[in-house]
Amino acid sequence: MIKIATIAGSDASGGAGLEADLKTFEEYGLYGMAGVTLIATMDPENHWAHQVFPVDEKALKAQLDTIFKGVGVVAAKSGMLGTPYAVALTRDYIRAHHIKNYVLDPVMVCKGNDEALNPELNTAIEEELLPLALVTTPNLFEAGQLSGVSPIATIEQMKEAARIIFDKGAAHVFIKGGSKLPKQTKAIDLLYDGNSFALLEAPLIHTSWTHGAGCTSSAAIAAGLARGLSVYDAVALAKRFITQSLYGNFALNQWVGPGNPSNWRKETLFT
Ligand code: PXL
Repeated sequence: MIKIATIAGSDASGGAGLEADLKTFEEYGLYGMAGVTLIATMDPENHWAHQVFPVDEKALKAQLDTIFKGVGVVAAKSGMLGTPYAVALTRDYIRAHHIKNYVLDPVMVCKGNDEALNPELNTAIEEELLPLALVTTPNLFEAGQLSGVSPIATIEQMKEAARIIFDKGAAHVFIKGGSKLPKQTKAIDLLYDGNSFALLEAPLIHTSWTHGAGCTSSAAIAAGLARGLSVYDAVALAKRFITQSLYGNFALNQWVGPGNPSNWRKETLFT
């Protein structure tokens, strides 16, 4: 069995965070583990307002010992870290256990917000984790924060941001334009490896129910790497995976709806 880990927050609503990661790992036929950095909850009595409860440092460290020392993984991703010690522990364990297949999803926002949750933390993510990442997977907002190219509204600006983020140490930069790049008729993402750019396109899926799409797509990239794919092949497969997941989108309530990673099993019905 191929083993993989996510270091991420728990989304109590189940669509994003480590829940999305584990569902995705399962679809790739992998054995997934999770180091929980925080618990995110949403208030049904107050417009689904988010609250974040960090897991304390000792408990996070003990989880990472269990996963990395006690079991071992061939790939890992990190998602919402939430605290400076979660960033430092992620760095320490990825380094100490020589995790080459490390995917850094530099989560700075939850869907619908365009204000960084925690600016000081973003600097730590940039300095401590970007240099360890085989692939980093910012969305347009996060790529803007990491590169200073903000807002990013064109493919040229995506390329400029990718170059800057690459120069900060990530071996590959995958910017998820998705449905957010203005004036496009496709969902466009960009991969940069320091030499060339690859644009990945998929049909635009018109829905607001995209909660967890970023988590799912970076988990799928890590899962592809765990299965031995090249970075390009892992990213291209992940793009198909997230597109299928979004075809299966649904509402949880009036505020939020996720994709459905298990929709992958029906891929041939849609292509
Ligand atoms: O989609 C970003 C995200 C990541 N991780 C957790 C979340 C969210 C957004 O809600 O709750 C735990």
